[in-house]
Order: sequence, then structure tokens, then C-alpha cells
Amino acid sequence: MFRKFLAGALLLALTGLAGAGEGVRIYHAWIRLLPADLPAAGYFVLENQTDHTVTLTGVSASAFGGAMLHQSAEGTMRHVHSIKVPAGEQLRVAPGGYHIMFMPPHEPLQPGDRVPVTLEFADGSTRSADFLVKGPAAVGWSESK
Ligand SMILES: [Cu+2]
Repeated sequence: MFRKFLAGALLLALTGLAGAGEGVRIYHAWIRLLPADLPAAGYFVLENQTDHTVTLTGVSASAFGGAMLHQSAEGTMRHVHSIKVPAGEQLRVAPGGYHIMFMPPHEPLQPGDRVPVTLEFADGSTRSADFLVKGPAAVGWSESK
């Protein structure tokens, strides 16, 4: 009886976890600090290893006063409310295109720090990754500062 209950609870727990966050891989995640009061930007690669489209709808990062998805285009940028990533495809959030724009951090950050950032999906699931903080001169992902 107890075993059966346990199995049911486990199944429920597993079902609860299955969402877009499951089967979504995030890597090459980094943040570029900018001088003075200019906002830091975040970049990453998202790989959709599921068999369906996943829709990124937002970001959050407790180290910062706020975070949102932006897209650069023609010298300006705009707030993006969703980004669809088809099954099996990669979304490259890289300088010049999509990026995360951060409000000022609660505590000063330094190159080499790792900051958790949570990606939010349309089905309500989330996925967190540690973003490596880099200095203003950084142009892309690498393990070095
Ligand atoms: Cu921006």
C-alpha cells in the first residue's frame, strides 16, 4: 500500500517536472559588464533537444534589479516578449542580436564571477544556468575572463 503511494507520488513529481525546461540545454552563458552606468548584457546558446517547439518568454536574475529579453536591430533595441525555438534547433543569443539586458546589480560584479540566471518558458517551466561574468572587452564565449 505504502509502496503504491510512493510510486504514485514519484510519478506525480516527475510529471510535474516535465516541461520545456526539460530537454533544453543552455551553455556558453556569459555576461558582459560595461563601464559606468551602462547596463550589462547576457548571452547564451539554447539547444532544444525536445521533439516540440519551446517558447522562451522571459528571464530573471536575483543578482540584478531586473532582467529582460532584448533584440538589437539597426542601432537600437527593443523588448522581446517571446522567442520560439523549433524542435532540434539552437537559439544563439549573441552580441548584435538577441540579448538579456540587466538592470544594475544589487552588489558590484567582477569578471570571473558566476551568476545564476533563470530562463522562463511559455508552459510555465523554468531553467537556470550559471552565467560567467566578463569584462567590457569580451566579444564572445570562452572560459577565460
Ligand atoms: Cu538591450
